[in-house]
Amino acid sequence: MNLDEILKDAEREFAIAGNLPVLDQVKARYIGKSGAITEQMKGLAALPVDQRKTMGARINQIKDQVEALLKARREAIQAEELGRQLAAESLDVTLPGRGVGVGGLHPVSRTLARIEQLFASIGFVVADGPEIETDFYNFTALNIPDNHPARAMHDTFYLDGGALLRTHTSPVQVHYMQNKQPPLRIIAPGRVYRVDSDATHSPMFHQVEGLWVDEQVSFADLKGVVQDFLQRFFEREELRVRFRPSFFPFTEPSAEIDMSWGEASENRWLEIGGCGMVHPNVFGHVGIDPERYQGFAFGMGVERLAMLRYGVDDLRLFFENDVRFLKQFA
Ligand code: 2U9
Repeated sequence: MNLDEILKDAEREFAIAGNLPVLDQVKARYIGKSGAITEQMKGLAALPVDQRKTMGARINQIKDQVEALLKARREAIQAEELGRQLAAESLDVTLPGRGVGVGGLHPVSRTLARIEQLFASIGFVVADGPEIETDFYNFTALNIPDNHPARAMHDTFYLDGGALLRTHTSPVQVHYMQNKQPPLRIIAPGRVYRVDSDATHSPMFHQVEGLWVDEQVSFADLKGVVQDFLQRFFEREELRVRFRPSFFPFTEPSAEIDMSWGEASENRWLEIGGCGMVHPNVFGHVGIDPERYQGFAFGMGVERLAMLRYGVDDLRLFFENDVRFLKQFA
């Protein structure tokens, strides 16, 4: 093949090569170890001396031209590839941004915050503790005997090894009394667990319990604190509170807390919690002298407070986390 044909072939093949690996293969066919031009160089040795010089110069000239063509084609391919990459990665900065939704606190969290704020304003400290408890802190220390129905499998979630999920926040107060001496004034808000599930019961729900221990704390103080809290929580000065005699192992005497609801003429009462004077046996378990100190305690369901405040009629709505429900509290 003569040199001009080689040059023409190279030019045509370079033009067809669409990417760098193919271009390199084509290049090898011309200036590689056994490429067409390299072979021409090798053929020089067989020529008579007087032709070698001119022929050699001519081959070199063609080789330079092939290399120039190769360089130009390589640059063109690189430019095409860069163009393709930039097009693929392009970003339209003029597009409008996606809407960023603003979240809000869950209604139960808002209710807890409101409860904590109201009790803090009258000197209560917020205390917390573990949700996994022992028999002693959840039951024994609270004067709940071994055979008490509340301990039964169908009320309490037991874990392997005998631990349990607290069924009330009362263990928090037990820990607190073990570590601190009176006067004590705390509330214990938090999650509690019971084997129970229907329209008005969830296996996990929230309670807030309160405890005030000092040398002169009376049942009348208890009623005053509870009434003040409920009136402020529901923003209704005319809200009335009544105590109905009841029984809890950890308080004596004990009462259910009822509050008036709706128009005064309706005379409706709703049960909102329980309370009482701390049982002397409970003080005995935590090393507080029941001859010197008295205390009152109360407990309320947080979801129940939230349902009444926000007018929610099904407890399960709080746990389904449907944004259409949650949005209404943002
Ligand atoms: C200690 C001593 C006494 C806390 C109390 C209640 C009465 C009560 C219920 C209300 C509705 C639970 O949320 S609910 O299901 N609670 O009726 N709780 S007295 O008494 C205590 C707590 C801790 C050391």
